[in-house]
Amino acid sequence: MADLKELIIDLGDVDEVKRIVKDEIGSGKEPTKIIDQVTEALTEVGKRYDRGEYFLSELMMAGIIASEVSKILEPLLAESKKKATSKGKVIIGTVKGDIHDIGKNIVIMMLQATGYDVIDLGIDVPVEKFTETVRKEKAKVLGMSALLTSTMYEMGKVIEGLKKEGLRSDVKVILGGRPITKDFADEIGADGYAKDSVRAIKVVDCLIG
Ligand code: B12
Repeated sequence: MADLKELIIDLGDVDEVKRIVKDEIGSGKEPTKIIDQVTEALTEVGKRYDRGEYFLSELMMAGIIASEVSKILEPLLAESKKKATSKGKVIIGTVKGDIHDIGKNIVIMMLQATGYDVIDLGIDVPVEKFTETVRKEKAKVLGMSALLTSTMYEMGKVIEGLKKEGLRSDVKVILGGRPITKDFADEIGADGYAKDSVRAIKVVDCLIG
């Protein structure tokens, strides 16, 4: 059987990818392990793009394949959600100027699977939308995602927006996305940061206490 990671890196046929994912699930593989393979594949695709071996069309194709895999995994992770009791509300969105959402959506699936109610603000979310939703929804945690070095600074603007509106102490702020580091999170005054979806759950659990 073709290797899932390699097939995604080589931008293989979407139906073949879906078939392998279904087979792997059928043979008892954990959905989170499949997510790891997709993440590793996309990282390699990104490297090839960096080296000029792949172009935007290839990035888009990799994005489409990953979204199709997510669609298969979503109901499985939702099953786990039914078994968990609600741990609280989390708001999450990709910052303004940024349309990457595969990683954010994986984090959402994992949060839901482990018992959080998630309000997904989607992509390209302006500061006001984040602050308005924090005010309205009284969520315990606000998560922001950014994949571009040019958009990560939007996160600081959201934190400033929360302060201006007197909302900062009402919500814990957690950051994620490829260019985000712990130092960056500390620098802009966030409460936490996570490198991947598994760590994201741990950090949110910890922040909520
Ligand atoms: C797929 C992809 C796209 C797709 C996105 C499709 C989609 N629906 O998301 C498309 C084709 C649209 C795209 C467009 C662009 N892209 Co792009 N893209 C990628 C690629 C290959 C994969 C991203 C991805 O999905 N990774 C897999 C997921 C699972 O990982 P992740 O997002 O990091 O998420 C994990 C963690 O970061 C974390 N996490 C993520 N969010 C959050 C949030 C919270 C709260 C927490 C706690 C954790 C967390 O958990 C996730 C799961 O483990 C990356 C390369 C890479 N290695 O990242 C380039 C990349 C991000 N793109 C890049 C670029 C340059 C672009 C474009 C500017 C290209 C162009 N010339 O137009 C545009 C920008 C569009 C825009 N305005 O946003 C660059 C960014 C470089 C930089 N320094 O900023 C990268 C790094 C490629 C490269 N090596 O050059 N892209």
